[in-house]
Amino acid sequence: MSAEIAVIMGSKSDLPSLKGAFDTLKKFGLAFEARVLSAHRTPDAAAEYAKSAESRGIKIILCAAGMAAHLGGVIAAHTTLPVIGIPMASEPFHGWDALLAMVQMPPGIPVATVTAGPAGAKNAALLAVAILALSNPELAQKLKEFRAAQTRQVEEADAAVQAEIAKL
Ligand code: RP5
Repeated sequence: MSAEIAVIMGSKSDLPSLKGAFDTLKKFGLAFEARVLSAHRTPDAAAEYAKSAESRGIKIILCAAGMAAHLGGVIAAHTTLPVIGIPMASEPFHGWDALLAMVQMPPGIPVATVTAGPAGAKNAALLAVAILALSNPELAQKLKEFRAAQTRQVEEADAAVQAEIAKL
């Protein structure tokens, strides 16, 4: 199965924060590829990757980067595929720098930016699932089942909390 989703990170140091994205994509049975490409350190390779992604069958590109996080913007500049940005938290600004760099794109070149860190990584993958589900009924059904299971978990947690509080 050829990859429909690409996950690009600006540095290998971003990899641990992306576990939730990989776990989620696997859970939904989506084929993905992952690359380290940097807007600043490997600009030509990043641009070439973006330019060739659509013809290779990639449908959505997730871009994780920290600090002056230009990766999502650079990739989006070279493709019309949807690009989802995941800001990485780093010192000394705890991800605010990457968040603002990613979310503040000039009109005309959007990067759909999620929150920083692991929660953002998971949501980026879920957003990619939702986009693909628009034209894939089986995937849409899986997404509905995922949401239902998540709802049940919260209901169970609510019942457990109520039971504990009743004992006080
Ligand atoms: C960004 O700079 C990367 O995405 C990473 O989050 C940050 C630091 O990179 P390293 O110094 O760890 O390679 O480009």
